[in-house]
Amino acid sequence: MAAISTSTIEDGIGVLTLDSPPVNALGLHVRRALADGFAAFAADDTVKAVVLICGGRTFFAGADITEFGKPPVEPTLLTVLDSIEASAKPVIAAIHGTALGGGFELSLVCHYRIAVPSAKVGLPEVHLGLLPGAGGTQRLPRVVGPQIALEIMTKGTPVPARKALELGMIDALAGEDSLRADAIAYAHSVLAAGEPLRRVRDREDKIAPARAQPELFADFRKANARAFRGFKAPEAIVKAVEAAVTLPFDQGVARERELFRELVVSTESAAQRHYFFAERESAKVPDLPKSTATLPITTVGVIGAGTMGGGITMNFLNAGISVTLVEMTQAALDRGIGVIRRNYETSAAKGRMTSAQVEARMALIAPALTLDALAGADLVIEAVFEDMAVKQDIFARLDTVAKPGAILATNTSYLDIDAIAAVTSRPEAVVGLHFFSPANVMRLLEVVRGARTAPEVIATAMNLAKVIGKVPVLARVCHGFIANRVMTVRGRAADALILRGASPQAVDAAITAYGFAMGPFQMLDLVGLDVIGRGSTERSVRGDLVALGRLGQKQNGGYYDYDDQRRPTPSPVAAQVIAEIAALHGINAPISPDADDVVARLLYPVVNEGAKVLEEGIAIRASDIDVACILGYNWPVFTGGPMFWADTVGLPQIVAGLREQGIEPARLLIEKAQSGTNFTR
Ligand code: 3H9
Repeated sequence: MAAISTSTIEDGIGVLTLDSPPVNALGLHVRRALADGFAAFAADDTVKAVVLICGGRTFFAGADITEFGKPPVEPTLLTVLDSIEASAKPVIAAIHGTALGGGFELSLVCHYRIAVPSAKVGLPEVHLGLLPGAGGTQRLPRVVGPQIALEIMTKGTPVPARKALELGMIDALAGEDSLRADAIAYAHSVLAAGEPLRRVRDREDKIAPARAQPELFADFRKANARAFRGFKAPEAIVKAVEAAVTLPFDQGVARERELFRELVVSTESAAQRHYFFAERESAKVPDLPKSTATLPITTVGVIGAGTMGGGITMNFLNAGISVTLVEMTQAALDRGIGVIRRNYETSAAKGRMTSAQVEARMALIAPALTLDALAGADLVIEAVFEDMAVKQDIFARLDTVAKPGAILATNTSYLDIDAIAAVTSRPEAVVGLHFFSPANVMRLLEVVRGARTAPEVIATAMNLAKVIGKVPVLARVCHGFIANRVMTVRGRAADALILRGASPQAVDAAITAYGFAMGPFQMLDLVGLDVIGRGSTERSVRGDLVALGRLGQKQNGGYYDYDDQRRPTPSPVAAQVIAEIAALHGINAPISPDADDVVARLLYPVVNEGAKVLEEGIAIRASDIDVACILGYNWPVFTGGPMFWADTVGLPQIVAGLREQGIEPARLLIEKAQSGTNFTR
């Protein structure tokens, strides 16, 4: 979309307005409009100062991410920024919405920044596997000091305007509805003061003290080593800020450029950029017309106040939506509500909310002991025990209670939603809303579309996800939907591999080296061996460990032994159990796979299952599988998720690797490997 650029001159103040929907990204047309607008004001003697402001919903949201990887075209962002900074006339950036990345860097070359109170400013490039590459790593430390600059840039979280003012990232707050007028008034006051132009690049006051504290950087790296593991960008940001402190400005900028160039061609950044667009794409449903009506959701019912039901409830309370919470007994209800309260109080104790906010959220809960209380709910979510008969019974009763037009959702993780819908007189109102545990924290929401779910119901569910801060991924009905289905394959492969002779610690080490925070056996020990895979009658390593009273970290250790600090060591008992079960299966030719082999044996099957999920139309697109695994299973985002990762490995290699393991690759995978195409690019 072309940028609309408007220049006006009001009482000696040139106002340049840029409007390039949706977010004023600094693509070529916007950069040209900026260059032309500033050149015209520079040449016009009647203009004494310039206000730069944006139309639409936000100030510049950054460089145009779609341009990365393409040859740069002049004027580049750096060229534009240099010319603004060199302006002999004061330039005031007037900020609303979000000034992010290149957008905030642009404001940092302006001589002053004024923002509305609802605005946010920041440098989120780290989430794209990048560093701020338009001078941000050199200018922000000069404004807020290196320590705070490191925090802001490595976390990438935008800073609200009031905080930004406190930190010096902006110079003044405007009225919420009078940005333009206030910016013009600010420009007049700057002219009246007649002070020399302030350029951030010339400031030394915030960085000079850091020269006497070289340990600052080593300390920062050490304190964040865990969070930064696997990512390239945070370390590059630290190096760039070190350069800001130790080198003259222009050399620091050159160093930033060099580091930016390395990052922008890295697989990690490509993966994170893939994820950025994948997350936005996942909300789109190709066969739903944009005009599909959505249903208003103002009151929600949740059936079941257990761990899932409680977590689900919190999402709505957080969004200010009242919830009727139904349980079978008063004791269960009290317990569930007590847990919700404790969760909020813990947040309040950490300063994340006030006690008034805790009470306001708790006041939105209407406790109830019968389904009749759900008669007025716009949406009801069932979150009871994973048992078809129980769920069908609830849905049959709900059908007689819920008002016409209400959405009836189940949080089932594996069960057939069509079979649940079939017991109601309104299968078109039934949908799966599959939250991941802890449901108040995990951002993934699988919206499961039954054979007869109405378009309005799907559209409403997809929209609702955004309202409660979730990322929706649409799935069709199958056992496990998307994330659980593809990730279960990894668990099975891990179980098989330890029977073949790999130790649990070797498997976990390979998977953590790949980038997961934990390996599959560490995870089982953490969650509890009795929690997962209940009900299996076949003898298995896990079953035998449970029979021995080894439930994981919580009781006697599991795959590992633990000391009283919960530090794990390899367990001789577990090794014995593994050997017994292996013998039972007649496995007597142990292998000792290296880390790459472990990764191939655990994760190639996930890719294969992903291909089947696509082939069967369970997921709409490969990138949805990536989003589901990244948000539902903490798949390391810097690999891009299983399908993007498979593309980077090369699909012919995945096919060959699967065949070596005796697994027949999915048809779609073979086709793509043979045709030289891929899943995500
Ligand atoms: C950078 O600046 C590098 C520099 O340091 C150095 C350069 C040399 N480019 O999120 P939404 C699209 S890196 C292209 O749904 P919201 C987005 O894909 C950049 N497209 O809206 C979507 O498209 P579609 C640093 C972009 O209101 C549409 O706009 N900046 C860009 O929920 C609406 O987006 C960032 O990382 C972009 N920069 O949130 C900020 N941004 O409709 C990235 C968005 O086709 N952006 N799009 O799906 C955001 O965080 C959010 O978009 C924002 C608005 C908060 C601004």
